[in-house]
Amino acid sequence: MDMIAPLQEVILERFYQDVVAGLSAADKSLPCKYFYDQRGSQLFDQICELDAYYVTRTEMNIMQRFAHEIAAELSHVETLVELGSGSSVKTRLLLDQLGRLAVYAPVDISTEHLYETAVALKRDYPRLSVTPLSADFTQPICLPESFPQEFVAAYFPGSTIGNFEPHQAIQLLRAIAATCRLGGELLIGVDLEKPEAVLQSAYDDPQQVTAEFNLNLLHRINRELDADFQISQFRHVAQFNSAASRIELYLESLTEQQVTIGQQEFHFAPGERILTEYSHKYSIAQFTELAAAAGFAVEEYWTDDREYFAVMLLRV
Ligand code: AVJ
Repeated sequence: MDMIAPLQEVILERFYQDVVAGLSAADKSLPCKYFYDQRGSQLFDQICELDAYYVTRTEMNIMQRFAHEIAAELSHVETLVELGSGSSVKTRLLLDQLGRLAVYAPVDISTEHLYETAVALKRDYPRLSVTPLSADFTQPICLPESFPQEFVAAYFPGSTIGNFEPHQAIQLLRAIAATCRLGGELLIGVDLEKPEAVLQSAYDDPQQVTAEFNLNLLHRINRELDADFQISQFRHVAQFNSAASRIELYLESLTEQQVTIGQQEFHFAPGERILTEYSHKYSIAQFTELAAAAGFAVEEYWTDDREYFAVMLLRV
């Protein structure tokens, strides 16, 4: 019997519930984790190549420049769990240098991307046990007993932590701390505060790739949940909220309209917005405090010359 079909159904049902709940609220929203279907993952890879999107390039430069120091701090690690691994480009820098590493477990919600990457890594690191876990890492992760449990580190690159509101970020970090256990480490990418104009063009790029990425969520809902969004009747908005120090992405309805999703109808007023993503920007001091609230101490951090981004090593 096909074991995948029932699982797919449960996942789809969850997606439907999340969408209906988000669009039924007085302030409409959709969870940003649903950006990453196959097309969405492709578009995100394109965003990472944009001149305006400093995030990926800056983090990669930090990792390249300090790979030696970072690896020295993590030299005892036997099990490395990567959260939201995407295409794991930065990870190779770590895998190349961690001499005692036995297990590499990338965890991602985008299954296809995950397995493609795992196959490539297995080929390039034949002595490493590459064990992809297809999971939503916002839920607690239970590591298989076969993994070496003593020296576990987590890697959470890309500043994905910025998607979460501070209280949720603390919860997530607590869950990661539980996965790593006492003495375990977390290497995390954190996007820092910077001039608003830089943020504005990074999240509303001239090529409109980010707009397409944001709007793709509606395409996905149409395709997977039998909905009838007219994509041309919505526009991408990126707005900096300085009080909360975050970029906010919205999809804004251009007209008054009705949308049907499955059996449910939703009304949109002209100019009404769906919140689709937060991307928080921290200072080192603020993030240190956030980490402390989750039981992590900052061991060390590395940054670029402009201090746009930080790679931080936390210990439980
Ligand atoms: C993957 C969460 C780090 O917030 O910069 C990029 C996602 N959204 N452009 C970010 C994103 C729009 C990205 N993260």
